[in-house]
Amino acid sequence: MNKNILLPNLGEGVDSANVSEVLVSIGDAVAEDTPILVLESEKATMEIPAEISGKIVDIFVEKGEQISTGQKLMVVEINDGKKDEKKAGVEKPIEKESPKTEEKEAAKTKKESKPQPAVEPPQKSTTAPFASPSVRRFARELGADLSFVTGTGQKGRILKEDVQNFIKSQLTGRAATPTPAIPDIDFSQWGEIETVSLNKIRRITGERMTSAWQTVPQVTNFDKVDITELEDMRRSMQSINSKDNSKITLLPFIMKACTKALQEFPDTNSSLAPNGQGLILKKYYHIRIAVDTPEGLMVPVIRDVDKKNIFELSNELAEISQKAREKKLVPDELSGGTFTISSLGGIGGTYFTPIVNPPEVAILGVSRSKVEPVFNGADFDAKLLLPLTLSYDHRVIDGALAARFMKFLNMQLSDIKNMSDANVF
Ligand code: CAO
Repeated sequence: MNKNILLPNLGEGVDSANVSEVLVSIGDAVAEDTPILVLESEKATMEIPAEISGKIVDIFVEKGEQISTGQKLMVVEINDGKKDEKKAGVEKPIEKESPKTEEKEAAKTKKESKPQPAVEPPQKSTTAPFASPSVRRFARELGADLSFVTGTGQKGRILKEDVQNFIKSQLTGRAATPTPAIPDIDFSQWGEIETVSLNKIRRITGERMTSAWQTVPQVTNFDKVDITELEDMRRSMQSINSKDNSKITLLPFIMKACTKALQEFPDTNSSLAPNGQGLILKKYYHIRIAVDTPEGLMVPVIRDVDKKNIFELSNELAEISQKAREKKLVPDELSGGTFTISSLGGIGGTYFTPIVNPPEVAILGVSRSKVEPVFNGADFDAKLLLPLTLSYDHRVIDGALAARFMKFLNMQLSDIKNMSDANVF
């Protein structure tokens, strides 16, 4: 028996969309939920699944065409059970590959790899796999369940190499991409909700942070620095600079002090060599500054901080953060950093633990300074204390090196004599 597949309601006031890909051909066997089309509307890219299983006998749409809700897409010859399948020579439906076998495999891998805690079972995707028929055929031949494979192609499409990597990771007992799927929960069952889309910057930040969190073994050290004298110096420099109205904040001083610390401890201004067997030490000091923009986090680079004074750095910081907020940064201004500073001091909070941005190996978090009592025996003085945190890649920096780096940084910032040596003016 033949049945038509019509374009279902696309939701959210979308009546039509463009066909960006037709994923099946006449003669292909499909199962319920096998993606058959990829559509692009103004709001999103989406896959249209087959509602029924069977064999595609006719296709009425093609790539680039605009189609509307209710339009006839394809005709499917329905499988009437095993007997008919055999009789008609219908291929086994693509999707219904033995997930149980895969689950068993995953469980087996987990069991076999018990002595190696790094091994993770593959994570099953909650959405239908997005792959071309030839990749589906390839996966079927190898017995790989595509719902366990992470796609690295455009829009998460599963490529032949992804299937090969998945098989390899299963054979070696090592998961290539252990990103857990986000659980698909219907939150509306507990109250009103609204779903908004993440813009490109937030999506990229999310991907980078996830990868950094999964690949870099990171630790964070904490310290508090007495910046009472430095703050007096900053204010007097600010008054000198007040003629041109530009603001001198604490950050350029921290950039200078960090650069001195990076020079003192060269491993902190390095990257791991790709084979993991060496360190690439950088003899330049390009500091990346995290900037909070309405679109999300941008991290432009200020180059050669060791060669610039506080006034130059203040001006460059103001310029580059304005450019970031106006979305005017060019790729060159976002690349080549050797160390990052993320300052939430202008906003508030006592401490936070920033995430290392690979290939860099360390990042400094700056929180808001506050006047606090510092005890000297039974007496105490009121001092302006600045909370700092250093997150670092433990493959490159040991805790002791991080503590030395922080102690050195503390000395640079708490004793302004050190500042006058640091090409500040
Ligand atoms: N303690 C106390 N006050 C501080 C301070 C600190 N550590 N750091 C800044 N301030 C003060 C400044 O002196 C300034 O005071 P005035 O308004 O009285 O002059 C005010 O806070 C605002 O400073 P600012 O934020 O405009 O300037 P900045 O040079 O300190 O920072 C920039 C510039 C671009 C880093 C910052 O604006 C920003 O975007 N920070 C957010 C970074 C971020 O989001 N990090 C998180 C990354 S992880 O998600």
